Amino acid sequence: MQGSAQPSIRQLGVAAPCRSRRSLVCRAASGVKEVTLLDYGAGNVRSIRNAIKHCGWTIKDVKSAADITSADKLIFPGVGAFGAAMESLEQQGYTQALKEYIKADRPFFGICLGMQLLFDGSEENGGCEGLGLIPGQVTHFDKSKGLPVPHIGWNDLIQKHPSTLLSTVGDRRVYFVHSYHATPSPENAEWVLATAEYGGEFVAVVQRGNAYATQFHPEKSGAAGLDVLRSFLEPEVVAARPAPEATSNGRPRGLAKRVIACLDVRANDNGDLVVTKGDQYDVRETASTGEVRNLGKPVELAGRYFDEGADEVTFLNITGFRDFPLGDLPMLEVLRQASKGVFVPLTVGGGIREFTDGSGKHYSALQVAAEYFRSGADKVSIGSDAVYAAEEYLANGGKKAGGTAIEQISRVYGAQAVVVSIDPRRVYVAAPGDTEHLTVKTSKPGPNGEQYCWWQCTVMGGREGRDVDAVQLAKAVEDLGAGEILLNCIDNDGAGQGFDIELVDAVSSAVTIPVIASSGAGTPEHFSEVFQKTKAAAALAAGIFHRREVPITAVKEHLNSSGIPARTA
Ligand code: 1PR
Repeated sequence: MQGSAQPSIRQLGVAAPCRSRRSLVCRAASGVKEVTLLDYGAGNVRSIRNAIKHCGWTIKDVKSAADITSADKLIFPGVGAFGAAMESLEQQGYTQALKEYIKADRPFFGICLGMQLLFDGSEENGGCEGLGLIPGQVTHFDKSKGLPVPHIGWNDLIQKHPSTLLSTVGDRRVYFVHSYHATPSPENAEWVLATAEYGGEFVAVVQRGNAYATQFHPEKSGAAGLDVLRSFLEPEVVAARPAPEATSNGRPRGLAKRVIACLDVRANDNGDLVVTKGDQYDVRETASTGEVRNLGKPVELAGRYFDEGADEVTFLNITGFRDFPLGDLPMLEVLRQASKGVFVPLTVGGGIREFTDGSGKHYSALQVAAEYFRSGADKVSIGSDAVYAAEEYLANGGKKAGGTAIEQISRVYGAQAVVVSIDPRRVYVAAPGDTEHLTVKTSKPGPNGEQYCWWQCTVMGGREGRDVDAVQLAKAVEDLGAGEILLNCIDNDGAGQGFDIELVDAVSSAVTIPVIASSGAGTPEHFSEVFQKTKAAAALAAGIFHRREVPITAVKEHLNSSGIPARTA
């Protein structure tokens, strides 16, 4: 047992399956640090691979049920939808081997869906049976409670009893991203090691004997997550360490408001990929050279923001609308390199759409996104293509066509993997009747004293305005299956005068998915303002972080001291 007061399954009297003792003895004796990974091919497991390697371990992939049976330690990062995962396990003949492995109290670590699958079943996909090892059903978060769903971000754990697995976490938050959850009950109490709170208590970590599983993602939970992973891989080393000191004396608890660093990336005139940043989307120097502003190298900057405590890092390939992203090998390489050392979620945007190349070969948006996921992205962000999809949806009276990039990617990778990036511009009108779009009465009147405005969506990085407003777009893409909105604002971009509170309020009140406020941050107070006055779940900034004008830690400290939960360690 790994330092737990809980009885192991073996102690509970379940027989171990037959397994070669020789392989165990040989590998342990030779000191090989090898863990077996059950990747049933449903999606991106690059992050967990990177995290395992970072901990100094090598990976053996499961290729047959026998590999499960003979594993010394097994990690199961569930990806995708519950029903598809169960079907895939069944088809590949893994179900029985997996059940027997866990019942025999062999070292097991399930992640996210890899935890949910241990339960009796889930209401996802209209109801499916799970592995039936833990009593209880997995259910959808209740949207009527007014909290954004998916539950995305860094939340506190409520530990129920001591365990080596969590002994090094202390009071640091960990990263969750899910729409479904299991609920603690008297029937599953012996399994529940920790819960978390999101409109009610849900199961965050389970353990029985040597079987562990987390709803959160250790591979995306920064240093705290890597410590959890090490605790599973090397419990004897971790058990000998002193407990970490509390870092959060008196801080606000619960789901933290996220602070995201954004890297606008494009090739400069010499063809080098650089992080750039403009004002109102103009990224060229105004001086006579007219060169693309160069604010650093993408991989280096992403690493710096991880070290400085960014909750997520976003890469926007800002000329992706005109280049074919799969021909953009440097950007894919940026992701591959960045994901090796950045253990918080990575989003990539720009050019996510279907494409036919010069030779007539057609690539679906799903194939484009899949390549980004394989290269290390956790989420893709769709800009222009989402506007076209929403236009089609609105023209069809709110009917879904089924084939849009949002729908395709969401269906395969889950809503939480699909962000829609909105690039709106303010349009002023004298009276609400002057436009068919929903207007708000603004506290910042227009150039001719107009009292009302709406926000026009644009495509191709603000180059073309479309006849759809930001609120319409947000509602449409939520229905199409997007899991999050990245809400930029062309008027405020780079100005350092604060977020467009009226815009963020209008959009975040209109949808039930999380909204990331973006554009205009200049001071830590701008972050507290957007969180106090709107329902934004996260706030993103670029210029102030690139130019080192405001450290991320200063933003977080300010938020916490203003009573707004922020992750500081
Ligand atoms: O249309 O799917 O190819 O996606 C293109 C993506 O590139 C979109 O997400 C779009 O927002 C982005 N993009 C296109 N052109 C630009 C540009 O700046 N010329 N950048 C651009 C968008 C906005 C934010 C920026 C915040 C914070 N940049 O990403 O980082 O405004 O800045 P601040 O804190 O300095 O104010 P597609």
